[in-house]
Amino acid sequence: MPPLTRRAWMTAAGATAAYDTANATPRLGAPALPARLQFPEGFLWGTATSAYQVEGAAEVDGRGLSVWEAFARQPGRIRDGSTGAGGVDHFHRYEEDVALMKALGVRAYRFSVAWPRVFQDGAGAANPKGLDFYDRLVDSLLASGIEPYATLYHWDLPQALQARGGWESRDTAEAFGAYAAHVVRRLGDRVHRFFPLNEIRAFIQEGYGNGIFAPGLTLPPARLNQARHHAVLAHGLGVQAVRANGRAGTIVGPAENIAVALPSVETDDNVRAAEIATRELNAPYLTVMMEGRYTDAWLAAQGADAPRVAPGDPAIISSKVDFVGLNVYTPSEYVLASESSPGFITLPLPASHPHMASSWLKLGPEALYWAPRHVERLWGAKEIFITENGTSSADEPAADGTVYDLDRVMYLRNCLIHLQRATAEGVPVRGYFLWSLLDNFEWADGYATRFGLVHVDYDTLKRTPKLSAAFYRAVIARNAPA
Ligand code: IFM
Repeated sequence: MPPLTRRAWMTAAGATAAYDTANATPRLGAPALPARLQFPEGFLWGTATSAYQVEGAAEVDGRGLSVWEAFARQPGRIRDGSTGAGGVDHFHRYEEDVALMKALGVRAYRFSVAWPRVFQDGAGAANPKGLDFYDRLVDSLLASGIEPYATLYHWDLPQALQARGGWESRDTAEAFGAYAAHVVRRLGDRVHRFFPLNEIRAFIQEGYGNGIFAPGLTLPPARLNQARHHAVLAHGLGVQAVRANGRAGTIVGPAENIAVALPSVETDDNVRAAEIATRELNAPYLTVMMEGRYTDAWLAAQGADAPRVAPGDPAIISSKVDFVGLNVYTPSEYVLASESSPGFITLPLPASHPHMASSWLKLGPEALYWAPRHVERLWGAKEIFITENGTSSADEPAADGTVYDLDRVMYLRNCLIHLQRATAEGVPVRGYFLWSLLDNFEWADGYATRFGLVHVDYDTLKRTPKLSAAFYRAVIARNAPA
């Protein structure tokens, strides 16, 4: 086995070539780990991106306008005044990016399909060229031994649907079901893993509640709840579309950013309290998807602002999923058991609690243990994937051109240690997708906030693996937190 030389991961001029020739497992120089520290055999290591954040080529092959272009063009919406229209040109550089993945050793890539590429106006006649790029991408992945995991909606709603009410309209959920069926019919011969929508919590709360994401609305509670309801309805319609159109063996499940409550001290009663709190924190998202009803406490809290639920909706929303995908970055709260209702009290995070480069990304790597464990206990999930985990970092290249992102390495190592604990205790976590392969358009932060394992020079679009890429490569090779 060749040694993991500096050159193998930090070459500025030929990062891809260096990885390609590395061609093997790094020599780690450490004795084999005890089995109790390893991930299970066959654990799926992957990485993730989304269409609007990386693709670029916003006007190629008849792509329609999305809410994010419309939003980003409004002055003051994006921190650095940028838009995602150029992304990092993944659309044209996907082969180079697939080579980067291959060099990392990942066996899975989670990408999203851009709805406005496929239906320029969201519905009606499909764009004949709309899926050509994904055909090429999927073929390239498969040729490299990387399994495609496709997200059908990662926030880039066709602007034409927004003009007709966006997620406030039930028609958007119906249009999503038709779009999902169309994509699965075309790609389903080669793609067998689908996620209908990414992070309903984020795009509804930030886009329709706080006005920070597209379309930039601050709706009153009743309208916000109705938009939320249509999004979970779309999840169910998407699950049904995948089932109806996918090949035998195709699996489908959500990719939701679960809000996770942690026991502040790990005792049985605090753990139970954290489960109860987690169920309530996710009441209009994962909880309703898994249970088919909003919790009593959530409905009581909404009062007259609760969403209108049509008679067939609960069954659609809770359509059976094959796995639960969890995007986990940070803990939501720490709790203690309480004898009075609702069974827990929440402890505020001390002002001194540390966070990563993004202030919302509070430290709490044990969330990677508790999130899947709660999901197994609450809903009996048989298969769980961590569909996103990662961190922002300042990511300044050093004088030699390399990004020594030690903070990302430390963050990831700690998260993986806690995730490994979950697998060692039998929690059925099957795989992990690191967010993100590449630096990219981080929504309202623009390009100022970087999440990639691979640094992208935004002037030249040159890709250079960071120290964290070497770290992840070693994790995968060793199948253990490295
Ligand atoms: O970049 C986002 C992604 O689009 C959704 N999950 C969180 C990531 C980091 O903020």
